[in-house]
Amino acid sequence: MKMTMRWFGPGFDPVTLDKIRQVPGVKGVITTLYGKQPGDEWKSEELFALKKQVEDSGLVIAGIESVNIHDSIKTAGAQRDMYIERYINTLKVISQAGINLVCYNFMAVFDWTRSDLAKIRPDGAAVMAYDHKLVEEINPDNMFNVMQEKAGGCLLPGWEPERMARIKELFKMYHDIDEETLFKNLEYFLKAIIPECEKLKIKMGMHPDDPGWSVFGLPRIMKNKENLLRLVNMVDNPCNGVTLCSGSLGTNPDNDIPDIIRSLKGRIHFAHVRNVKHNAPGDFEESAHLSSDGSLDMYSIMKALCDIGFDGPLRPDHGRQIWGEVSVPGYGLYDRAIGLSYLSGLWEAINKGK
Ligand code: DNO
Repeated sequence: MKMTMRWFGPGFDPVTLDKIRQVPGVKGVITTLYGKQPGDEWKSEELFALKKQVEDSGLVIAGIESVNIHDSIKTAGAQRDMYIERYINTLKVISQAGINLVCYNFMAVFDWTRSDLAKIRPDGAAVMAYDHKLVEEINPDNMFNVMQEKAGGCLLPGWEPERMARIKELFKMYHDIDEETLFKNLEYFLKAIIPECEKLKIKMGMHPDDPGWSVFGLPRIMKNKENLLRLVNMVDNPCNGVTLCSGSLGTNPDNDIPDIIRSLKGRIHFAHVRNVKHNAPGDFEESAHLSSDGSLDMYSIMKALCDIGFDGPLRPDHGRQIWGEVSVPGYGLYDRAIGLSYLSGLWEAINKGK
């Protein structure tokens, strides 16, 4: 396992590379070329400049999160082949930079969704939370504005403002897309890109849907074990893998995460590890990484990753906002560093106890 942290790029992320470097055990960051829209082709000079900046700080880019997929690919639009070609060209640039991991998702319209970005817990920490009833009361066309307002204008990873400005059009594009069709469109995409990934030595890590159920009636196809196994078997090539996100899968208490991890042996290329606290069905809040602070058994999750021989990058995920820190929601330094140290401790103990 390689311990990493997510970094939101130069000039934007208050959690700078020199701060990340001081977190014990961190050798790499997970980042992307910010400002790119789904469908944009990356230029190698841009990625090389980012790589140089990261390496000058004593770290490496351990993976790209994310290269987002154009809606034309997800909806089998007229231009999907062109966008697939562009996607492959971007993968070539990533491979030239010596990076071999790409995290992506296949969520329709919205990436992760929350009803609250700063719910105050009894100890004063602020966390992201989801109340299904509240979300369903929001007019989906206005979801982006609601989230932006809650974020105080701060960037929300996975919510590109330029895309969200076309929200009505996006909903229209998905009007006739049910889950089966979305699966078919995913299969078409994977059949085109995975042979290229094999040549380029790039591992693709599909991020599960967050939360793991349908929001606003949109199709969701990466919610559980069955979905993830269907994904990896659809194109049975080791490059076609998963980003195991315990917090996203953990939104649904029916998901047995250690069992999911074991069933995906050899196909987990990246791990996001965090805890989540179930409040009621369809209602959860994020918590500290510590098992006792939420509903997931973090020891069992790390143990399962260790048992399957997971050796890819792992990062702590959304943290709480504590000690007055102002950051990208979920991505402050303090609580992620605490979570990271806890996960490193579990990992060391599990390995030494083998
Ligand atoms: C949220 C993230 C997601 C993730 C994408 C992957 O904090 O985990 O936005 O990066 O879904 O494509």
